[in-house]
Amino acid sequence: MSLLERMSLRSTLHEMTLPDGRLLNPDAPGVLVTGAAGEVGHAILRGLGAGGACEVVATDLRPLSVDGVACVEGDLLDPALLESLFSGRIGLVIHLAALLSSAGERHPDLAWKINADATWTLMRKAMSHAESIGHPVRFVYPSSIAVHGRTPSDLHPLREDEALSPQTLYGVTKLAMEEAGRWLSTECGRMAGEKPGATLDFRSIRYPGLLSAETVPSGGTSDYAPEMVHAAVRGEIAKCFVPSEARLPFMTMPEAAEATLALASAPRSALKQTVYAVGGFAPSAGEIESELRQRFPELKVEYEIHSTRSRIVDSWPTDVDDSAAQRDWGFQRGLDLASSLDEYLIPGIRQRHSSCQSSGTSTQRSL
Ligand code: AKB
Repeated sequence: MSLLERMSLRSTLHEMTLPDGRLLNPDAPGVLVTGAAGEVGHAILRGLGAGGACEVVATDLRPLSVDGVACVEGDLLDPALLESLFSGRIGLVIHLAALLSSAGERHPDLAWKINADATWTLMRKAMSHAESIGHPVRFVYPSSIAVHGRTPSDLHPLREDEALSPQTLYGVTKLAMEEAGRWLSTECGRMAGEKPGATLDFRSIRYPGLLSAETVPSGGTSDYAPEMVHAAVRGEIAKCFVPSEARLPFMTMPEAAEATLALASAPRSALKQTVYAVGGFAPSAGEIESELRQRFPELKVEYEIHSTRSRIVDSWPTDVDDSAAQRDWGFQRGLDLASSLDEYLIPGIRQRHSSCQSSGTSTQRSL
């Protein structure tokens, strides 16, 4: 059985369209996906397509074309673009657009604009859209392990509320928008005598580092792991900017998409908190190297430590405690490192690499 079949996205999406009678308004079955041209976006759009039951609008700054999806190119801070995105029957927003951690440290003003201003504007627009359709809009906000800032002795899997002192601006904006979404959906309007939560149903999923067979990421700080895997499969020298002991949690991209859609489908009444961490496996860079070497004995890894990026990795959890996600919406950890490599990453990268070689194009990089 393939990974996608195992994930049974179809049933996840089926539940999403018929959620305990209240989750999505049958009159607003549309799903808006922002940042849809990025690597998580591809996987989410594929999952939504597998469900087949909803109308999907996808937007990104970059051009995008996906069968059966209304694709809109533009900047989320452009009011005309926002208006056009919500002109349909949107009942669910999956807001993926973000500038990742290393890119954010290099371009702080842009990081604030994309990660904070655009997120706030989109949530407010979702709320006014909800008023016009007479039903709350569900807003799913992918966040990150970057919200944590651990001390060297915090080596246990971190719970959602532990060690929240982010070192990067990306982590600061992710944490701030988790809190802004919680406030908008549970407090906003109370002072004016309104009932909070009537317009925004906000929930957030914190991703670990993600591993995709389709794209090599850029701009992130967990990138050393996907870069090493892609280089190994392509027979290239792998460069690693953290020491071999550096350890982070990771999961595969299809599993991250599956978890996001599962959280999107969960009944509000089941959710006991706003933010959920999810994990998969948590290898050190050296353990990734040795798993790869078992499969590619010629592999050469050059450790060229980048002190700033390495410090960022050391501030992130060595693993996360995802028991709340398991308890509230049935999240389960899936593939481990070895099976991710054998069942998903190596075959997928090989296939993509050989088709790129035969068509003369380069492997896509994506934020
Ligand atoms: C990054 O490295 O910035 C991201 C993340 C961990 O959120 N991959």
